[in-house]
Amino acid sequence: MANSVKTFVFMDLEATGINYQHPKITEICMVACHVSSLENPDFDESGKPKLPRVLDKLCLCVDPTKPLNEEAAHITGLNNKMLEDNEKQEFNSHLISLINEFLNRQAQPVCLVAHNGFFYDFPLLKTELEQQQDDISSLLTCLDTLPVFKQLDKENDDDHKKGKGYYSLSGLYRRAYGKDPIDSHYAEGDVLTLIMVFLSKANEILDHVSTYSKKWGDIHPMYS
Ligand code: DCM
Ligand code: MG
Ligand code: MG
Repeated sequence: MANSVKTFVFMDLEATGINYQHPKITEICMVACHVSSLENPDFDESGKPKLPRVLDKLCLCVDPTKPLNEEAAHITGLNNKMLEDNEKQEFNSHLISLINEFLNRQAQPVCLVAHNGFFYDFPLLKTELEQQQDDISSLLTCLDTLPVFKQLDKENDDDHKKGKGYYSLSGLYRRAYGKDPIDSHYAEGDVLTLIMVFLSKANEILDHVSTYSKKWGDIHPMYS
């Protein structure tokens, strides 16, 4: 594969609401993992892959300067008062510098990975960056694991009855590991769950990266 990705940066955003509510970010987590750790994971006694030992993590809470909707507050455990009492800064230039330096420290090229990322996380991050008249490197690529998992099922002629939530992050985790993920809807919890879900099919997913990834520059903001 030409221009093979060396580092996958798994990411998840928590925010004040869903797309049509024009959400603002409340929490961001990025966990960087070298491709070699994904290709050759360690396994536990029961034969399940283990989370790679070498991971870089960036996790920050953000004052959204906008009310969280009730559902978002409920599932994330965050609320406006908490973020204000803890004097969290807004999504600002300092946070963008941190993200850039974090990405620059990784072996290049880097691919961002998020579950449902093409619909939610990447456009929302793009909006927040645009609101600061800024952006991250257009050389980045990004991958949404949701369409990749759908494609893998198609290729494997999986004719399971796929009810609501079958391709949700927790649904995929339950299917792979037979138990509920830990810390759902906490940004770091969701990222670690995503890495485990990725590891459950790592080599198949890695074969689909070049076909299914997009350039960061081709991601449109969720709203302006
Ligand atoms: N979200 C929401 N209502 C839902 C599900 C999600 O407002 N029923 C918003 C708030 C979450 C964000 O989407 O912080 C990201 O969701 P997730 O925790 O699945 O990453
Ligand atoms: Mg998410
Ligand atoms: Mg989440």
